[in-house]
This record gives sequence, structure tokens and C-alpha cells, in this order.
Amino acid sequence: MGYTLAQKILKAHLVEGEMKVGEEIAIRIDQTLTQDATGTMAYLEFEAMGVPRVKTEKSVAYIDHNTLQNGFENADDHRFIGSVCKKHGIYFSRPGNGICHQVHLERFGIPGKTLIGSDSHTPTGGGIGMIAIGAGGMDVAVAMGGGAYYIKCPKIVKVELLGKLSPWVAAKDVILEVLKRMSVKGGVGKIIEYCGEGVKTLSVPERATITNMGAELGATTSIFPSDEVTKEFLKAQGREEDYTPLSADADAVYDEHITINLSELVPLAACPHSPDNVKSVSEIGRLKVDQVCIGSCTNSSLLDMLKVAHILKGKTVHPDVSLSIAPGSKQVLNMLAKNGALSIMIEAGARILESACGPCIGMGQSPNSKGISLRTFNRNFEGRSGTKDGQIYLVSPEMAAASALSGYLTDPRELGDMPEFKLPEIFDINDNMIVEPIEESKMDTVEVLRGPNIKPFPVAEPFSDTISAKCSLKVGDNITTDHIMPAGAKILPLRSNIPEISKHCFAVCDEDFYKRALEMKKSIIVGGSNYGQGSSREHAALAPLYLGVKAVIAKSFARIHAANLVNSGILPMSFDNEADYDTIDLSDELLIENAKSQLMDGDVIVVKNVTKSLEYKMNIALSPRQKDMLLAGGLINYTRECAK
Ligand code: MIC
Ligand code: SF4
Repeated sequence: MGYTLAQKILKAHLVEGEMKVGEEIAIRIDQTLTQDATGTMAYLEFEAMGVPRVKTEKSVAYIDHNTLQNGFENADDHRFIGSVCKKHGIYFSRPGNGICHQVHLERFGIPGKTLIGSDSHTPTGGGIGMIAIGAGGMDVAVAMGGGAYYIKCPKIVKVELLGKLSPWVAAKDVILEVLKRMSVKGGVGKIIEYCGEGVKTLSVPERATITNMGAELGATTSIFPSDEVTKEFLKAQGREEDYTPLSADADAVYDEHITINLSELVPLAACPHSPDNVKSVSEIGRLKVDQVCIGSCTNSSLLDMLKVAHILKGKTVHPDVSLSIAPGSKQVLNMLAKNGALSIMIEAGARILESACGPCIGMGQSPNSKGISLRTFNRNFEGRSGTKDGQIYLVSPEMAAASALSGYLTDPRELGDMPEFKLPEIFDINDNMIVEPIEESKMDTVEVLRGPNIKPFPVAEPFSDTISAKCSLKVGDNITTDHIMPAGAKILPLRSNIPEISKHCFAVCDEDFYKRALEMKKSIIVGGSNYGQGSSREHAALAPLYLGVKAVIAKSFARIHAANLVNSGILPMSFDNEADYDTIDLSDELLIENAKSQLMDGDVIVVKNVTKSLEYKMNIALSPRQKDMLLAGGLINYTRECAK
């Protein structure tokens, strides 16, 4: 029996466990990446481990999220991360160099290697044939220290691509179609592996758009084969030596199979407020647009930007529309500047933003009240844009540009003939904004520069044998980490300061949560299905930890958030009988007796609802390692204990 591509790479990196679906496996990590909004915590955690120099083949720190410096906090964080990089042998991508996933694909990604990143869109690297996985900062810190990364051995879904995309139909439409079919929780516990004759018709940046948004499926990661197209891309990046051909065996066995005929796809949009609420332009109907934003790690490659420039050429942005464009990297922006495409965009009236996440994470460009905003991004969760009632539609760059001109949601096929857009034979290569590690002998003398906003991270207490706590919050299905720990220009600068950022925890769901949780001292949160979907931010676990949350009971959990809860010493449990969800109310007194033995002895925990005189069976899908971690009080305590 042959192997799928994902299985081959996982097997080659396996250090513990058996490759059986659902079993915990540990893999060796070749590369790590961090970004600034999760990076400060990850590096504080790395420092706490006391490892002098990173042990990976390559670790890179990017500054791309918190780039609006409307106070000292973000600049202090950048300086802190830069100095940590110097001290510990990490590459430092300076602010202005671009979005982590775009730059990593261009300059560092290598087919067949493993990468974990403290950002949920790390699977962008799957576009170049890597196993690239989003993780919490603590997991990335452990990997930098040479530790393995633990995941549940995933199912492998084969997505067979047939045919070729029609003119003006984009890679974005492929992943929106997958989202429409599988939903935002359809990928949990799975790797999405693309294959079939259609693969060779897609360039590496197009493949990366598809793997990037696999994060919205909840998937562990997504991957494309490494083939002649990959080779050409790496050659154009001056990195041909990094190429290895990689594909699945002909007799590989998959757990699920989906077929997509690229020739039959039409331009699509994900409607408010979920990436899987996908419709065609005709289904949506005539929609007047207030704002268009082009960029983000999903759609900011040179190829995307060249298409946009072609559409905007000689035209003017509609008077009722604000168009902003953020090219994904310095390489892209500089090439646009040199070949005249940037001038075309400026001429048309586009507002050019720096190469960073920007509006995607609410760092500026929030739309007007009730504003309709078309964005080439990957997430349209309620409030994420910074405008609570903003209506965000996720679309391709082609649809975005066409609509910016017409003022209405426009099917780009109305643009008529499409020229052939080709990647350059050679990209503009200049890594002068990436600071390389210094000589090991000089690292000792480097001083780490900390600002006053950088506060120590909270560490859980060891697990107690009786957990008696009230329900401090009850929420519904598909709660995102943007609900739990909102982002945006005002809150993101507090990412290095858990006591301060905790004041905003769950504020979008319930403004009183912070106060109530503090008053209760110890509490339990109750959620619906797919709890914690979206970002990898461990702040969505660290803030509840700081506020005394001991456990979360949900119908089901998103992968990264569940791992972050355990890493933070918070017990995730799922209802054995989902109907029990309806019987728990805010402030109900919940009790777990003999918690330690219940945790260690099986996969079920009995929770008593003292207020209602009811008893529930809760499932705990935890590996023995995770149970030990909870007993110790989270990953940091556990790592310290193991080191003794
Ligand atoms: C996101 O797109 O939600 C983010 C911001 O990139 C997050 C990371 C973070 O919260 O800092 C992610 O995707 O993991
Ligand atoms: Fe940045 Fe947005 Fe990508 Fe997150 S999804 S890494 S905020 S561009």
C-alpha cells in the first residue's frame, strides 16, 4: 500500500507514535516562524525554557501584524523581538519586509520540510509542498528549543482537481468552493491533499492561496505536490537547489475523496459573517459596495497584483468606493514599482498601504457603519474589521478590482478577454530587510531590550483534585478566537500584557465577562460546536487562564485552540450528550470530584451541576502526554518537570 504525500513527509519526520488516524504522533520540526502579535509571548516562553540558541534548521521572526505604531507598545515589541533574534540565532524580517506567509513562501519555504508557525495561516507553505502547520506560541517555542510537535495523526482528504480554471476564475474560487462543500469545521483532524491533472495548471502563489485558506476549514494543514511548477518558482526566487520533486504514490489510500472540475467553477464570494457562507455573484444579486481591500496573506502575490493593475489600468475607482491595496511583501511592492504597475494603481485612485496584514486584522481601514466591504482576505468574522456592523465579503483580487471600478459586486468575467498572466523568470531578490543570525560567540553579549508593556505570561497552577466553579459564560456555535480575544488596532498593542488584554476577553459576546470572571475567581465556560475556530492566538487561552477559567465545556473544539487550552493548563471537555448543553445556565455551580483520577484513568469525566442536581458525562480526547501536562499545570510547567 502506497502513501499520500502528507503521510510521506510526516513519516520522514516521525519521532514518536504510530501513523494511525486519531493517535497522537510527534514530528521533528525543520523550520519555525512567528509574527509579532503572537511572537512576543512565544519568545518570552522560549526564554523561560533557557535554551541559548534555536535548534531548528531555520527559525524566522516576522514583523507584519502590529505595524500601526500609535503608541510605544508595538515599536517596543518589534525591538524586543529583534533583540531576541540576535541573542538566539533567529532570522529577523524587519517591519516593511512583508507578511510572514508571503515572505516565507518566497524566501524560505522548502518542499518536503516541516514548518510550524505561531499563526493559523502557516499552511500557506503547503503551496510549495511543505507540511506547514499553525500552532500556539508555546508549541513554537518548544520546537525552537529542539522539541517535537505533537498532533493527532490526521485523516487525509484527497481533493482531485480536474480541468483548468476559466478566464477570470481564480484560485480563491477553488478554496471558496471547498469551503462551501466542507464548511468551517469540515477539515478538523484532516490534511487536505491536492492532486490530479488540474494541479499543474496552478502556479505556486495560486496553490498557496488555496492552502492558506485551508485554515478556514479547520484543517491541520493542506498540501500540493512539488513539481515542475514548484521548480520554476524556486528557480525564479534564486533557490533552485531547494527543489525536490514530491508527490503521492499512485496507490496511496485516502480517507476521503472530493473532485473539483476547475473548468466548471465560477467566481464566488463568502458572505457575512463566515468564510463558508459561499455564494455566486448571481445568487448574491446587486450589491452596492463601500470599500474594497486587496492584500493579506491569501491574495497579495505579484501575480494577484499584476491582475489587479491590469483591471485598473486607465480607469478610476468608483466615487462611492474606497480602494486600498497592500502588496504582500517588499519583493512584490518593489517589483510593482519597477514595472509600472504601482503607478497604474495610484493613478486609478488606490490607497497604497505598507506590506503588512493591515485591514485584515483591523489595523486600520475599518469600513463605515454597516459598510459593505469586499476583501481578498480569508476571514470575515463579525467585528474583525473593526466596525461591529461592517459587512465583509471575501472575494478574489479579480472580483475585488472589477467591483472597485463599478461600485457594485461584479463578476470579473464581465471584463471580457483575459490576457495570460505569467510569473517572472526571475523575481527581484534582495534580502536586505532580513537580519541574519550573528556568530554564536557574540550572542552572549546581546542585551534583550524590553519595553514597559511587556509583562510576564501567566502560568497555571497544578491540577486540583476538586474543581468547584461557576459557569461564567455560555456561548453558541462557531465561537472564534476573535470573539474570545478580539484583535484590532486598539487591542493588539496589548498582546505582550496579559493582565491588560484580559480586560477585553469575550467583550464582543458579553461586556461583563471580565468583571464576572474575576469576581467568581474560578469558573468554567460553556460553548457550542467548533469552539475556538480561527486564529492560533494563545491569548485566547492565556487571558481566560489569567481570569481563573479552569475548564471549557463545548460540543466540539477547533484543533489549535484545544491544544492552546491544554498548553495553558485549562481542561477542554466535550459533551457526551449534546442535549446537556441546554441544561447549563450562567452561574450554575459545576463540580468535578476526584478530578485527578478521572483525568488520568479514562476518557470520560463526570461533571455535576449542583444548581440543577444533574450529572453529565463529558468526553476528554486527550493523549497521555496532554493529561500529564494538565496535571503539571500546562506546557511550561510540564517542560520544566521533564527537564528535572
Ligand atoms: C489572524 O489572521 O487571525 C491572525 C491575526 O493572523 C492570527 C494570529 C494572531 O491572532 O496574532 C492567526 O491567524 O493565527
Ligand atoms: Fe495577517 Fe490576515 Fe494573514 Fe492573519 S490572515 S496572517 S492577519 S494577513
